[in-house]
Amino acid sequence: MVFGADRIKYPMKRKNWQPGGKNFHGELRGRDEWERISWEEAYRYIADESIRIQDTYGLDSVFIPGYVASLFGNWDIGRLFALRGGYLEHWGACSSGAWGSLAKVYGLAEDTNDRIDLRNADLIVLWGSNPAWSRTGLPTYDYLQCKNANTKFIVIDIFRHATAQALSAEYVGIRPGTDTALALGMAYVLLTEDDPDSNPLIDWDFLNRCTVGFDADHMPDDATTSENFKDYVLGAYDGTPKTPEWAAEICGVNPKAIEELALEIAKTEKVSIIMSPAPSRTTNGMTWCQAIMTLGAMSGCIGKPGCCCGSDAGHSWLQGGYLTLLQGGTILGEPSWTTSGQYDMIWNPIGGASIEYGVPNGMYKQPEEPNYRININEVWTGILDGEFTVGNGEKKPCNVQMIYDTHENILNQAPGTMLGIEAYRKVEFVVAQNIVMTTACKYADIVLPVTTQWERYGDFTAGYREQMLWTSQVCEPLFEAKSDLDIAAELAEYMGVDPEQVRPLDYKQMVFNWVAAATRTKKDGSELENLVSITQEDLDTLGVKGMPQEGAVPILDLKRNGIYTYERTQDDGLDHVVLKAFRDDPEANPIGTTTSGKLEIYCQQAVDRVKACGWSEIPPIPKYMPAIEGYEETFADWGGKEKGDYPFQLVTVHITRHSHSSFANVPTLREAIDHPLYMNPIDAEAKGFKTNDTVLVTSRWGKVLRPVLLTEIMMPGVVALGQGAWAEIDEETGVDLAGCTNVLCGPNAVGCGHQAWNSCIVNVEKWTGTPLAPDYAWEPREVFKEN
Ligand SMILES: Nc1nc2c(c(=O)[nH]1)N[C@H]1C(S)=C(S)[C@@H](COP(=O)(O)OP(=O)(O)OC[C@H]3O[C@@H](n4cnc5c(=O)[nH]c(N)nc54)[C@H](O)[C@@H]3O)O[C@H]1N2
Ligand SMILES: Nc1nc2c(c(=O)[nH]1)N[C@H]1C(S)=C(S)[C@@H](COP(=O)(O)OP(=O)(O)OC[C@H]3O[C@@H](n4cnc5c(=O)[nH]c(N)nc54)[C@H](O)[C@@H]3O)O[C@H]1N2
Ligand SMILES: [Mo]
Repeated sequence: MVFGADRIKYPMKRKNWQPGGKNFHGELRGRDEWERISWEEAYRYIADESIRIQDTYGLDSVFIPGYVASLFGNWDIGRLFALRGGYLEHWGACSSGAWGSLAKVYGLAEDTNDRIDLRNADLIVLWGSNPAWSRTGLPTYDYLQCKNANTKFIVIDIFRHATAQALSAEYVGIRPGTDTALALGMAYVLLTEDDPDSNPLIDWDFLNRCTVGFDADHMPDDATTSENFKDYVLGAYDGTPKTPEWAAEICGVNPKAIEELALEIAKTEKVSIIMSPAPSRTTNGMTWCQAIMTLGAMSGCIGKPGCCCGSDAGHSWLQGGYLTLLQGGTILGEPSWTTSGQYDMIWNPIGGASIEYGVPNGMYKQPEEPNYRININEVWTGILDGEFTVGNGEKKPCNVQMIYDTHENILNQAPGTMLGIEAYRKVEFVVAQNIVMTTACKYADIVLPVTTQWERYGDFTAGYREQMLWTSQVCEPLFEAKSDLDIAAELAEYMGVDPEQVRPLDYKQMVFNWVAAATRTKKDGSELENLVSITQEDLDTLGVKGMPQEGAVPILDLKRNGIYTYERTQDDGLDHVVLKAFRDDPEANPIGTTTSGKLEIYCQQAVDRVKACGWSEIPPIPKYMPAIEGYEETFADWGGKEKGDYPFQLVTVHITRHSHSSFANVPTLREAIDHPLYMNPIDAEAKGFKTNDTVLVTSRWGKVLRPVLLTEIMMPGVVALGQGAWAEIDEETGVDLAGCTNVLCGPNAVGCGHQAWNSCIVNVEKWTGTPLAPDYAWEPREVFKEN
């Protein structure tokens, strides 16, 4: 990726675009030719156009997406536009699904027990979690240590994945978006078979002391209905007991297996139920975190050594470590999203600050008056239809005429890529800056080359909850590439903004500040201490401003080694057990984020939150709600079990070939790791497919081609595709050749605006046109060839 021929080498302009407005040949975006321009021309175009557009259409006519990689949307380009008065941002959880907005309201943090503690577990249930593919090394390694310590593993997933195979886990295949039905079927088993004397299955002590809403005797003060969980499961309200048979029809797990699973979890002493947020990245994911919390509470899986129940979110263990922009932080302290040592934040006057989780771009929180942002699911339709939702029954006009994509690849990674392309073609001006020619760059008018982190002074990041990484520059900037920070500061001059305010510090000083501010837990667990020690001589050697300080590691040692790993031992006493203090004494340690201070199996706050967003409503207790584009919708006739136009459910997984769309251009990776449509042979035989046949996958939102891979590890009726491939749309047919999942996934807005990547229904047919050539042999997306 760094040294590939397809690096963006110079600022480039689309040939038929010209400044001055009125959609200059917008229809040619993605198919026009490119011409090289100078940095000065590029800056002049961008400055003149953004000033013209904001003066004509308003400040919110400039849309700067703020996805994960640009958590600090008020950095570089975002900061520049914030200083000029503001711009439109988007919000809506992309990674955490419904967990991000609702788990805390029910009473769970996105957190699991410490990795060393998990070795105490007798049973670990990985419920929608495949760390071998989508967590950096350690979780799989740690689970293998648990395995060595005789922990049994059960995997509940839509496929028997690499982690399940590595751990020889027992496997339960499930349909996407139906996990709540399975949990309810299990709860029914426990409720009907439990006998406190002869067959104790339910942790009544915990339920009574620590939760509200489980039964009629423990309702919260703010309940507006008399519905409780127990009576719902037993069928008191709808005449349908949530029996294993009822659940089986929905989730696809057979009734006997549901009963056995429930009993095994309830009877085993130390059980941890761990998931990723993937099952809640569904259009009905809103009550999922509440359903699993309830099952965990019933089974005694919360707040004890070896016991936890919840989502790792990729944040607790990794502490956001897969994001290079989350610098600073602390080792073994509370998981933290905040930076330390960075210069002052400047909030976007339009988007405002979202303080929850310290995440400034509002991924997890609804924007609050007087601020507004556009929900990610409505970005493309907002631009196309001219309005977007800002609350229950409230709309705002959408004026976007300029898109500035930086640090991400929104057109590829947000749902509804085909609508996105239409939206890109509708506006007056599109800029993108990146290392390589991503989808967002391909459809732009001006493209700017940025440096990789290897061409800058360095980067500092939490690589794991127990590690800090300090990368160093390995080469000078290639061709005419510049850092985002330098681009923003230089562009500021053309836009009448003070560059000093845009770039108060240079990279070196900033990285130093992060390193200096990093902390670790003292070995005795008592408090935090500085990670690095610094002397005056170190400051002189590094050429930075700062103060000498005491710390655990000499700063130059850390710089030389590039990594610091906190040494752990089995009995170091630093184990983190989620909700332990709360379980031990809920009155003294109430949960700060719930209304009652307890775990809320009846939760009015969640009902209100979801309703306030304006897309859907949820019940106060975790009822099963069919998903939009879920299993039920694969049928034309549910009763007669007759399949409809889109008979398969599609799951879009995080794969080892790339990190989202980063590295998706690298031929070596394409060759090493294939990118097929995974399908069970039962489904494939009915269609007459053989492995490697090119198939056409069609959803309500678009069409992609992929070679099919027949594999028994897949749940029948479910197909899977790795997310992140760069859309390669054939202009004649409108079909994507690359298998970009967002050509298929639609922007179905629900809940608190999370992205429901795993609710998508599709049809799969044999492709009768030219079969796909292997994508590692495709021409690189090179826009400037030196003669
Ligand atoms: N190699 C690689 N690693 C990555 C990334 C990457 O792009 N590539 N991206 C990183 C980022 S930003 C994130 S957010 C994380 C995401 O990582 P995760 O949140 O872990 O998401 P996935 O890996 O997509 O899915 C995890 C598991 O959930 C299963 N699953 C999906 N839907 C359902 C469902 O409805 N029910 C059940 N029971 N299971 C389901 C999938 O089959 C898969 O086995 O990965 C991070 N790690
Ligand atoms: N269908 C489907 N879609 C998904 C998901 C899914 O599971 N299914 N997962 C979602 C999730 S969890 C996430 S987190 C998002 C991620 O989506 P994005 O945040 O868009 O992440 P990437 O695709 O990795 O794009 C990051 C881009 O930043 C560029 N880049 C790297 N360093 C720099 C730099 O210093 N400066 C600049 N200007 N650019 C740089 C990279 O080249 C790359 O193009 O995707 C989401 N999309
Ligand atoms: Mo993510």
